[in-house]
Amino acid sequence: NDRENCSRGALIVVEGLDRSGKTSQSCKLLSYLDGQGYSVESWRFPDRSTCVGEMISSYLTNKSQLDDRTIHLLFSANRWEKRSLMESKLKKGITLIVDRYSYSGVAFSSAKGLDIEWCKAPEIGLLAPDLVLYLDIPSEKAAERGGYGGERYEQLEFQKEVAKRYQILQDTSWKIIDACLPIEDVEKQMKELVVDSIVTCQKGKPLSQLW
Ligand code: NYM
Repeated sequence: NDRENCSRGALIVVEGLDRSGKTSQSCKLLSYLDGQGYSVESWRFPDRSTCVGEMISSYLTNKSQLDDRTIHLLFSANRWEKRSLMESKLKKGITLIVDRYSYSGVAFSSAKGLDIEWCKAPEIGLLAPDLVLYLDIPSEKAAERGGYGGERYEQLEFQKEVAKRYQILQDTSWKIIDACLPIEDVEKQMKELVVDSIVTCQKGKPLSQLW
């Protein structure tokens, strides 16, 4: 059927502070959509499986030191190396649920004091998400959830700075979800928003680019 042949998948991004629940909610979303018969994959950035990803992982786990701009560009390169695969999956009709994307890139690096416009520049031309689900949680609450692993950035004061940068980055593709609500409520809101977005993309909404 024609509609199915030419309809594309949706690019859904899940963002939020560390410990906001992104990863567990992304998993739930994946199994729900899968169960409903949607063609869907779950992705995450950084993708630590590539060479660039290994450098990032070693930086995050404090096994290596890198200059702030250098690591920023590596995070960006890690998205660029996946761009064409991302585009072909979407064009095949596969919806992607992506745990962190360019917004994390800009929010975390600019929270260190780098200029926000400088941080956004290397992201220009990456695919723009159709929907960004921002799991909103006060930094203190997130810290209380425990499980800050000892990775770089996982500190209360820094997360507060990151939260401020996320606020600046909000645009019309964002939906803010109160991540302090019960897990099931968060899940329900996310499902509804995602299904809406998938339908809009199926109806022919064009793919666009950042920023
Ligand atoms: N992070 C993630 C960045 O600083 N820049 C980026 O572009 C991305 C995608 O990496 N604290 C930071 C945010 C996280 C850390 O992410 C690792 P995760 O989701 O904990 O694996």
